[in-house]
Amino acid sequence: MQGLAAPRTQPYGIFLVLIGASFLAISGAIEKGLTVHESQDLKMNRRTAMLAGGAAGLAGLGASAMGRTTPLSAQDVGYDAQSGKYVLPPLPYDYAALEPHIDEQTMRIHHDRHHQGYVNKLNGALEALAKLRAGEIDAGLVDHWSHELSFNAGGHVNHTLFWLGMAPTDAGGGGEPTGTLAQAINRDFGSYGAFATHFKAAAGSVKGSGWGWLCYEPIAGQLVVTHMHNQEDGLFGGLVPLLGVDVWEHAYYLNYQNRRGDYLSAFMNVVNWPEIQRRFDAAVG
Ligand code: MN3
Repeated sequence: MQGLAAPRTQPYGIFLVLIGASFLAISGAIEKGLTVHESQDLKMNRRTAMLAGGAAGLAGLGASAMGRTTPLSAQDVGYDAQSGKYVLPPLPYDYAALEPHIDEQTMRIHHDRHHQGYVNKLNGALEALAKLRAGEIDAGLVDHWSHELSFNAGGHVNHTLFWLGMAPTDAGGGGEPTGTLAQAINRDFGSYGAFATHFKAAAGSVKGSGWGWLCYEPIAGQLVVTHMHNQEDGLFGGLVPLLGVDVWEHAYYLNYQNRRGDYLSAFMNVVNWPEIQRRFDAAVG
């Protein structure tokens, strides 16, 4: 594989993908990195090129299995084709831009330390698996390194979707979705309010660390809300992640302590709905 962002054919068969990261799809990833497909729609620009198949993360979400893709570009995930490694991209806005909903210190620590850690370990897992294939590392460690890959690739892709899925309130964040996404939400959840209640409840009910997700399920062609434990467990294959909220304590504890529900309500004030609409459009095809 060429990395999350590299546009290549996927020789590895079906990747389960899913949500966020989750993404289970690992076998392909082991080959070389997370595989990504570039959108075949030439009308799409680079920003909308899709990750498809990635092994681990959301990235993989469903794209390869269902022919659908998750809209993240190589640039979004910081894939450096020269080195074959991932480099953490900067936030698309200032660290303090989401205040008062999400505070500057939380954003700094979350992005610069936690997310950077996943990127470092993702690169390390890919390197270790290459050594394992070359016989330089005990093949018996494949389980360990495979989990390191799925966990950290999930962390990288989930957080990339998370940062880009938010926007300052003076730059389009918050409010409610419009257009075809709003229509789909009304169709599948009854109303935006019913969706938001379900979404916050699902995210709030994660036991321990995890994520809440709004996904597109391409088989039935409908939206679903679910949650994931850690960075990659609990999602089912084929889902395309549209909106994710991080409910690990590091995402909110400095400002909200144990009040996860308050954090989730605040999060809804900074959702970048135009970006979520873009992902929905790409998933529906
Ligand atoms: Mn996090």
